[in-house]
Amino acid sequence: MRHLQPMWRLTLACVVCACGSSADGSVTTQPPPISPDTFALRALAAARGRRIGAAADHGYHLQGSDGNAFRSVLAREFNLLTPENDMKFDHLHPAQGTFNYVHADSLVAFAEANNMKVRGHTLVWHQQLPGWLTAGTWTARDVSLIMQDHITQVVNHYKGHVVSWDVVNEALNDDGRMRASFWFNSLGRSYVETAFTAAHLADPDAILFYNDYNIEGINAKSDSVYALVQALKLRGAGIGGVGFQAHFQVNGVPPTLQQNLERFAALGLKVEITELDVRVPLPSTPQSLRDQAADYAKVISACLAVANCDAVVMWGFTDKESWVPSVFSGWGDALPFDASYGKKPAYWSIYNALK
Ligand code: 9MR
Repeated sequence: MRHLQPMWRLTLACVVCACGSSADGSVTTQPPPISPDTFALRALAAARGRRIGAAADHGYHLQGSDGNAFRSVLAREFNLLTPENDMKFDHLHPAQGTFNYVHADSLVAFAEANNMKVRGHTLVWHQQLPGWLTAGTWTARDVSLIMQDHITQVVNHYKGHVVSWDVVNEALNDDGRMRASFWFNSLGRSYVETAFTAAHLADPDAILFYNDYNIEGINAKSDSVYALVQALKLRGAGIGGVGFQAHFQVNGVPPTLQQNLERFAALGLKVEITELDVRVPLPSTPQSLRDQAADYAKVISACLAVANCDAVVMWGFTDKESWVPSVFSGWGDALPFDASYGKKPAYWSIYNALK
């Protein structure tokens, strides 16, 4: 990523990317790196040979109204960062041939300044696609070339800065069949292998993931993902791992989680928990937060029990900023820090599980 510079050194003259300034036109500064706390989650995870991560975005997180508090906790506790939205297709590639890396570069700069690694999310998904793509009239060949060009450019931009990519996200339905997405409808199931091959060519060192939800336990969908990734691996398509999103309801961690991680690991793949949260009915109660804490511990323990499980990433970290309440009405408080950045029982159960 030739253009990437720490944000506190950015000036208007060097705003990153092929197309100019950020969406809101702002150029912001970041404080110097935050010193890690020896007793924080990241130190405990590192001692177990794991990474512990959180999702965040540049705009409403790093630069939002809680900027300093948000950044301090993120850098103190986590050593892996996933852009929640900033690396999605519509964010990075808003017009045909135009790439905008400003916000994503800011996140990567923050991560690097704070000795965190970055998981790239996500190259090929059915959501957050730009109108120029979905409303265009294309042949299958056009779509394939656009997809491969997107992957090549983005992976190349972040080569050496992003350790792993969710190359294909959510390609399957819960019944295990291929999802009728823009990509599948245009290209058929071969798009998955084409995407992995393009990403692998662009950065042979990045670990390339298939990522999905409702595949944490053994079920029809995870069986289907198993067959898909086994075939990709046999064909040498460059797949290196499977991401298990793990958006759970309280008391909803599947009992077969560890067994499921083990069978994927036995294929020679890394397995990561990539989007963990545990939603509870609102208002939360002391009991629901205790149950939630037990669920977090189950997930951490399952990962620790599987040698190839090298990371657990939460989909955010504070209840102040989470996708959950806007999508699951009446549910929320899904993360280990409360809305004031206080440590919840879930935090301490993650802490104890890692210790
Ligand atoms: O958390 C993300 C939210 O801010 C976006 O509006 C949403 C768009 O669909 O995507 C959310 O993140 C999703 C992730 O990229 C893929 N797995 C499911 C996540 C929650 O919807």
